[in-house]
Amino acid sequence: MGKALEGVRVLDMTHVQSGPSCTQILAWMGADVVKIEATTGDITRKQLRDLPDVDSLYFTMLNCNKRSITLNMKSDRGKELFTELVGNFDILAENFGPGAVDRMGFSWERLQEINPRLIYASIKGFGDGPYTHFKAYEVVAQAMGGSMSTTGFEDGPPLATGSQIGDSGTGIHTVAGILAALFQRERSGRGQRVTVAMQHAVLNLCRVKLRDQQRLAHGPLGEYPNKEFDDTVPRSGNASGGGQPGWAVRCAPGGPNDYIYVIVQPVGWEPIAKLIGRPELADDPDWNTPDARLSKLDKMFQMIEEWSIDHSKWEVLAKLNAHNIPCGPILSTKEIIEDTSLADNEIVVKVPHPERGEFATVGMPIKLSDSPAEVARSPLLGEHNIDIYGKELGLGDDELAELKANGVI
Ligand code: CAO
Repeated sequence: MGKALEGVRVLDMTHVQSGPSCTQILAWMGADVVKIEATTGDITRKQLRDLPDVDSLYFTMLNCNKRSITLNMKSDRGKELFTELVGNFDILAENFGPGAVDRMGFSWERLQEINPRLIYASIKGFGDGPYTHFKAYEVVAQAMGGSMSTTGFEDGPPLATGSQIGDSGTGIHTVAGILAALFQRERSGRGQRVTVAMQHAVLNLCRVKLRDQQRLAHGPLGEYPNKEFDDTVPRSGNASGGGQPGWAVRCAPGGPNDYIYVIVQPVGWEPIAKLIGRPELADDPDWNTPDARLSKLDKMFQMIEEWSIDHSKWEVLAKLNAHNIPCGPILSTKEIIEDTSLADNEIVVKVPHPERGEFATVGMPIKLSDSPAEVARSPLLGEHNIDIYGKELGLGDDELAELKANGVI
């Protein structure tokens, strides 16, 4: 059976992370993704290299299952070739700085003239308004999308999260937009513009913090560990952010990731009280309801920690789950990359690469029963120039050699 997006073609002008994370998912869904790079290549091929003269993990982990062609979009011949290509593709994706594709001579109006069925997806830092022309990186989006001001501890500075919610978070939002546009095109016959701003995507992921901002008008946020509130949502450390309280408690032997995150649902209190050696608290009216515990969550988690500190996080995981208590050990990146269950789920996968040898990457997180993703290596720079310019556009060997000599490809 074919893949979900078999036959769908993506002209991928994305670079760094946000755009490539989007088009990589489309490739895993079966689209033919052809990455157009400047003759010098996506800048990330050379960034943070762990091996000399070999595409970085930054590049190889974000550009699997794609083909690569080079094209100088600032040359006249490059623009002609691009115009031909746009007619043959369903989707054009880009995440350059604001206005870059227009400056190359390809406004949305012009692209529609060339191919009215084209879906044109762009990722930018911001929407329309005072920031439109500003460039953006991951943590800029976290700063302006509500994440940084709400991450960290009350007495510390705003913190960036390790999740790339600004880049890959925006990428996955863009996947959703592209798939919806493809579906609408099935009925309308027309392509459309898909735009996603990184600030907006982060804010979408910080929705509950705006919930809390509005709750503040009606009094303090009882489930937060903070004692004092002013007119903005404070940083709340490891508080759960949901309706049930949670916290990260320490475990043995006390290393930097020897913690487990524990959530205390109403039904969880009795088994927790017994597990931690305080069975009398199960029926104590000062402790046996969520309301009774709300004002002393710090004390509650301290008691749980006095028990957990004598057990490894794996033992605590087993003991709590035996009573159906939601919890999660804090897994280090080393533990994750070595986790056999993640490998069995093909979410951590090993991929052979002709220049760097085998590397590990994160596989396809969206599982389709009729369209399983098979992770294949990222392309070398310009590896598919002959396939696309020669076989598809019909350019001869001499012309290809001339284009290369002239720096067009
Ligand atoms: N041929 C010729 N020129 C090319 C080209 C090609 N194939 N591909 C790109 N270029 C040129 C563009 O035309 C542009 O030149 P001009 O500015 O002269 O028009 C330039 O390369 C790319 O500019 P840029 O602004 O995208 O690149 P940058 O390194 O200065 O900025 C970034 C990088 C990420 C800040 C910017 O692209 C951006 O804000 N993107 C939108 C937000 C985003 O996706 N951020 C995610 C960052 S991942 O952490």
